[in-house]
Amino acid sequence: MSSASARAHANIALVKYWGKRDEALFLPTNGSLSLTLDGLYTTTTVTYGDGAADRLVLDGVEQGGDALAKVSRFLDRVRPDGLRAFVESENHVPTAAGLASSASAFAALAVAASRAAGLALTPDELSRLARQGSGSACRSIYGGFVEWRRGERADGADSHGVPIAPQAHWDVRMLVAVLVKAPKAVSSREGMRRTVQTSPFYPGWLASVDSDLAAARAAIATRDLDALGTVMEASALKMHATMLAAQPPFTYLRPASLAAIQAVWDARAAGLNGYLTMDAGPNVKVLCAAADAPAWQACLAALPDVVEVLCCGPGPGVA
Ligand code: 2P0
Repeated sequence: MSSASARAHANIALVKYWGKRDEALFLPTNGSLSLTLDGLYTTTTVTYGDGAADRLVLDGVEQGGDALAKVSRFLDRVRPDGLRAFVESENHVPTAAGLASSASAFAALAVAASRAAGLALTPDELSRLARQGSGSACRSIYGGFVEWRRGERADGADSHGVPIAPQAHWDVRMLVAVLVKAPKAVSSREGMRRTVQTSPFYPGWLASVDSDLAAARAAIATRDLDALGTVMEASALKMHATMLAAQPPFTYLRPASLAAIQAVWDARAAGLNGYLTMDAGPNVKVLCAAADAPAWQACLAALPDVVEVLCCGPGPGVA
């Protein structure tokens, strides 16, 4: 029996990943750039042994079906020959509001599973491995600001996270307005596929990403919140626009999301500085200076259908 544990933090994309050029290898159509967050993380322990089958226990609940099958397929990349795995994973988020993220989950699993197998992988190798569980997981290997380079190679060797500024570089805050949950009708995987194949806006999305990445890199280097916030907000809104134009059309935004977007724009027009982003769900997140976080917390907490508001700073890489 060999066992190892790892902890990985969630990340939020500032310039979004939306679309795959290779679904089996999780190779993206475009590069993306994220901030790893403190406060939201997954801890995972992998133990290899002689059991009859893999087991997955998530937050104390035994899993089967697709969740277990996905983890088993992932483990096949690193497990010692013939051994089965017992995987115990806990999501540490201050709520049960559905923020448990595949990014922190597969980053922690990649590290725990490879360590328990006796493999001493480099961070870039871990990032490539995590990518093959969930694309965004490749960014959670590193702390602070991280770019996922699209890469050019068909085997994905050059498609992994690259740290561009460490956790201590810039003391920004990301507030997460957790909104009332609705069942997710379209998975990220299906949503990306549908958008790539049918949205007439998708070529426009792709054409704009490289300049967004360059603008975000420059803004991070100079700690320019307005420049970073402007490109971050535009990236999210463009991504969501591609989905509305897909066939059949879909959106992850709910009425409460639109109310939150309007509230952020109104607060900014009234002088409170901050910028919004949204992912494949209804929640709205605001990037701001640390000094403005309490005012944003109050603004977002006053919205209808808000379950709670989380406040995160830059977080560390896997440990
Ligand atoms: C991102 N999202 O860059 C984008 C923005 C959601 C919207 O990565 O299919 O769970 O496992 O690679 O990484 C969410 O999708 O998708 C995501 P898969 P993933 O953060």
